[in-house]
Amino acid sequence: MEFGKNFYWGTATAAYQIEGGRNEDGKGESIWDVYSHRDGAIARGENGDHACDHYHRMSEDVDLMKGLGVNAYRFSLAWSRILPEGTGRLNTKGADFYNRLIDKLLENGITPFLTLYHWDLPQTLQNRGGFLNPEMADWFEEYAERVKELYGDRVKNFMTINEPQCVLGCGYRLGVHAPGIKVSLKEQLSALHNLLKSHGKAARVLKTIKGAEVGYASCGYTYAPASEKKEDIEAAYERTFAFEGENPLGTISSFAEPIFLGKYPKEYYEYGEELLPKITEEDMKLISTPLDFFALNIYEGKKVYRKADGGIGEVEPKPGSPKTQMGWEITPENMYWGPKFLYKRYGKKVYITENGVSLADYVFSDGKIHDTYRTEYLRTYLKELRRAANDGETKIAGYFHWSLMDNFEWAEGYKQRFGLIYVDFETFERLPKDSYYEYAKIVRENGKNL
Ligand code: GCO
Repeated sequence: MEFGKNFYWGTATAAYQIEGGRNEDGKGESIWDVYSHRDGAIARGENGDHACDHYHRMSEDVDLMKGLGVNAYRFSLAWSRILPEGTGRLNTKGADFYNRLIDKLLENGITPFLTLYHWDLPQTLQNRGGFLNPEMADWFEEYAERVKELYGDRVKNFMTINEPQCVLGCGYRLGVHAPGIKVSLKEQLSALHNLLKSHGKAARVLKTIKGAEVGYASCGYTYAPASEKKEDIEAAYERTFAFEGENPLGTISSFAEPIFLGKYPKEYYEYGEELLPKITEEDMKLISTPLDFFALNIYEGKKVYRKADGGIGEVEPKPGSPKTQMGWEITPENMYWGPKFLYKRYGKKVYITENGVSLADYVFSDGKIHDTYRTEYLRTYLKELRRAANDGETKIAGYFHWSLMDNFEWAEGYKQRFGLIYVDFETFERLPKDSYYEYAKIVRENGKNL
């Protein structure tokens, strides 16, 4: 068994997490530039001012990708590098950085997968309310038009927004990511609607690029059945798409149902007029602009079963079961069930746009990084994905490992190392880990010998 003939093998990164170059070449300030300097916001007072210094080492990084043998790369644009004020004036120098990146990728046979928004909103737009302002949809549309003009001749694979669940859930509900605010449920619901409209407007623009394929990248828990019994499988499917009333921003369905099916989950409407924003038919049409794929970021999931009373029970992890450095469970079976359920419900080919593990990697006395646990993680998760790709019912189009290199892990700072490549954050030296060579082998063999 292996993966399909035209399978995309890639790695993923995001602008703020790797670029650095905070004030360079006319870049405007983003909400992460501001938030990361807020007292107590980030572990050990770290920030992404320099991150991996990718802004100056882009060429070396693409060479490292070439060495991996991947044929795809998922990255995001720093909106405020291109439009320092968020709208209007174009910063050519900033825009050219991505021209150079895209050209270098293409020269090396690496297909660019571009994310427009991986969390770093221009601060000027946050000052006007960010996603709480309905005008956000127009700002995002203008940005998408710029992206189309600048890169649409060479880039054909786009994601509008990365993990809308985190954008709003972490940024506006819990206040643990930029912009670091906690708004009321009513405001959360209107931010959700504004975000969906922003996605819709950008998707509509990007779809006019010749040959373009468009999606957005979702996170949210997927659920695997505790056994292969029919009732457990049904319970896992149901739970994966359940809507959580207390946290309307957290689940897959809050975003995927309006986007792919043109309506919010039915429980959503139960909030009633008092709390819900004004929703028109035209809005829903815009939001459900047809997309080409479902992009899923998947790290951990849960196991559930059907209870005797018809409810759904969650299987508690065994005492002593392993956790990653982030405290996440290791649940490869979700890599089979998650994509399978998504394909079944929305009928779109699935990309795994992020999957990976943070470990306490360090340089051994032999000068190498022996990250055996990552290698095992990679193989077991990919094995399950391969099972889904070959089950005759699910279409899996690609896999992007998070991440190419260790980087700035948001509120967690630099301690969480997710890379296939180790980064020394003082010298910016890059050092491929054992898993880099293992992934190169998997890619070469198209997943045959997992
Ligand atoms: C996210 C983001 C990435 C993270 C990664 C590890 O999923 O939170 O897309 O930027 O770094 O997922 O947490």
